Amino acid sequence: MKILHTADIHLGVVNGKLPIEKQTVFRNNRNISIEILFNEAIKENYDVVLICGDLFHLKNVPSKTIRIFFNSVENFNRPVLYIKGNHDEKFDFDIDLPSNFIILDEERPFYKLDNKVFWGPKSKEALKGNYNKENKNILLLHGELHNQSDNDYININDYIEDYFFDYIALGHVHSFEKMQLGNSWAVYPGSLFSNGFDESGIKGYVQVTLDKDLSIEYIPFVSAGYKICECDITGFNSYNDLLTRARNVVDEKCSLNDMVRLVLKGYYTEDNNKYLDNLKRDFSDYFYFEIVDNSKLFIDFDKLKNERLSFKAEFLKLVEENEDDETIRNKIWQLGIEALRGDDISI
Ligand SMILES: [Mn+2]
Repeated sequence: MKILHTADIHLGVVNGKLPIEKQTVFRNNRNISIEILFNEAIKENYDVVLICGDLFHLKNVPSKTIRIFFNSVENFNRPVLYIKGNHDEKFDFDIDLPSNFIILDEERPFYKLDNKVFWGPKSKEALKGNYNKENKNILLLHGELHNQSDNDYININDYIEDYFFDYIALGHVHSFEKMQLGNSWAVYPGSLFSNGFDESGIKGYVQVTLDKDLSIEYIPFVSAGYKICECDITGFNSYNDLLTRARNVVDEKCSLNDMVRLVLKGYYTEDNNKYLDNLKRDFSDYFYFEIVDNSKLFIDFDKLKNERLSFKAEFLKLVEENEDDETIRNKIWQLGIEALRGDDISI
């Protein structure tokens, strides 16, 4: 049996920084990606799709998105098993659901497909009378397994102490994680899309093949997302030079549909102007582009120290007399001179 395991799709999420017309484009791209996902599931001949919670980001998901999602489910024409996540609690399924969309909850704690039994989070009672280790047993949960103080903490021992599961399909954590719990393999597939610069890595879902043996494979899912590009600007000598360096890193890593953050690092001198407004404009071919400037002013401490009647020179000497560690001294010098110049300093 071939199982597609995904979670944390967060339908309806948008980036509030985008202008309204781009939010529409963003939503449409996500809708297309949902169709692509289910088309892959059909093409690759999956028997079942598991969605382990946080399908909808909030209550007000546009009806078009909901329609496209459930149409895709219907076209797949095989079971799509779903459990609620903390985000879905606000969502109300007051719509006609396709018959192959199956919610595992109190009313329906498990679902049997051939000799595979899929157990939902509310299955503790049902397990007592219905568990059979001759079957292949798969447990679906949404929550945090490691951190007990988390609001969404799940004590996995409640499930695995008395029963063996061939596979534990998890949701909630937004990055891929595969771990062994007792004798079982448990997997967080991570979120299907990147939903912010804090989750800008590769996104995907998990292909589980479970017959006599178990195989688990992470399948990257290509869609527009958030990308962070770092560019060292040390030694740049003109705006054109800066632009070329930035274009090289951004164009190599990103596609025009991506949401891009360019992070500048390294040192610039007082003679160099970065013209950040121009730089931002020169990347307007990207769907969304922002700059985070972490570059620092290069300060020639030796030259500055020899200035006469200079407050900066006195400051440098004072630090030199009191701090022997060169790394710490340079850090204090840098921050002090930046502060004296009136720059924003970051410690
Ligand atoms: Mn969650």
